[in-house]
Amino acid sequence: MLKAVVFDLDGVIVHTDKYHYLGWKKLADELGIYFDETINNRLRGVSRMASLEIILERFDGKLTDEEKIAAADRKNGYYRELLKQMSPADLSPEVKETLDGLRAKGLKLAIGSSSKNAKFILERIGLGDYFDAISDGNNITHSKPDPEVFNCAAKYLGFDTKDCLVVEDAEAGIDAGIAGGFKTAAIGDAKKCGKSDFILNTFSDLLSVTDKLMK
Ligand code: B16
Ligand code: MG
Repeated sequence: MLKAVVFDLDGVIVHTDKYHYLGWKKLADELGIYFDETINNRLRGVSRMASLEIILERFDGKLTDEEKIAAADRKNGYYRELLKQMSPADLSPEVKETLDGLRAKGLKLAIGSSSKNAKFILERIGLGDYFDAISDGNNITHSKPDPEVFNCAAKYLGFDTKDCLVVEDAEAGIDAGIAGGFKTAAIGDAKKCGKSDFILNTFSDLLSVTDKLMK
């Protein structure tokens, strides 16, 4: 019986990929590394340090571990500066109405995001106090496709993973949900991986999907 929905943040609740792109692009330009939107797509759902490694594939030199941490910190500074532009207007009415509809059915709602900026982003879009639990990049040691971030969300809610639905836009996130024993629903980019239990053509499809799981 479905008791909760665990949402990935970036690409599901809100879209910050354009800011990630601009942050990484500025860093890549400074280091003289080629970077474009196609490479940026590979960073979806991937942790900050793993994203840096993907960008460094085209680097003509070598960074020490300390230099890598400094580079990732620099990008995060650029990214957080850009995030300050976000406001509740960046939360679509469809997403907010669907979340309210799910809650009205008695479901608990949680976040399971790789981002260390998840709480900051939620505050910017007016959802700072909205979710029943938040599991993010700050409480995990293993990134998606490891299920740790979703397992922690289920643990914080006090539910078994089989009673929770994971909603994801990245294949690594769907893999993480499956590995953790969750039901999974794919939206956006993750739809094409063909591994999820459900496909969401639009966010509000969650209302009918959860109806099925609650019967
Ligand atoms: P940060 P999600 C992910 O968020 C993003 O999709 C991914 O592009 C980013 O690298 C990752 O968070 C880490 O973000 O640098 O803010 O810690 O999709 O898991 O909500
Ligand atoms: Mg995502």
